[in-house]
Amino acid sequence: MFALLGSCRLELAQGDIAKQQVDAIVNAANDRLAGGGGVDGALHAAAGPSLMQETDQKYPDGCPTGSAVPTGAGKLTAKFVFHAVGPIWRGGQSQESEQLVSAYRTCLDLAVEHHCESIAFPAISTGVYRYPKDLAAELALGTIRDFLLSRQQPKLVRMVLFDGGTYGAFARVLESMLA
Ligand code: AR6
Repeated sequence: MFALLGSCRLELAQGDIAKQQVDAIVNAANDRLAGGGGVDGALHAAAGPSLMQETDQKYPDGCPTGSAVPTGAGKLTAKFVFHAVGPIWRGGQSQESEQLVSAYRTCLDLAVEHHCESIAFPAISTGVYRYPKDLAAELALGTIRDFLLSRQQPKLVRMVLFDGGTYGAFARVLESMLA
């Protein structure tokens, strides 16, 4: 499923984020950039040790929640990995929505700054961090849509959803945005 926003394309795909052929892949990291499971585990495994070496060296203090930092992409075919730190869901009254929007927006800014034509996002915070998928989908897709409409780059933004339930939640929101 996809939406055209001016000359940009916002698409949804079901699959593994580590297998995407795009300029930049977004990691769902933690604020210590310490590695972990889920997306973080898959990307570090596929990219090799250079990813952790680079984060350790460049970002010894980690990355604050709601932000993101760039590294190279090791053995991945991408040029960059943007390590984004989404919020842990604590019920919705602890700045979670602002932090989630800010994580997506920082990655989109990084993509423009690094001249990336294409970027792939996972559904940040919807795994270990337990953000409700439908709320996360509204914030993620709304933030990407607004950014593409105003900036007209990057040319391709792909949301890569791991399972059918998450794909369905994102597809329902995108459908209602297009209606
Ligand atoms: N490709 C695409 N999506 C995936 C993949 C994959 N290979 N694996 C899982 N997902 P999560 P978070 C989905 O837990 O919630 C890590 O330990 C998953 O189903 O990866 O932001 C970090 O180190 C879910 O929908 O990230 C942090 O400590 C979404 O990706 C913490 O987890 C995000 O799940 C971050 O938690």
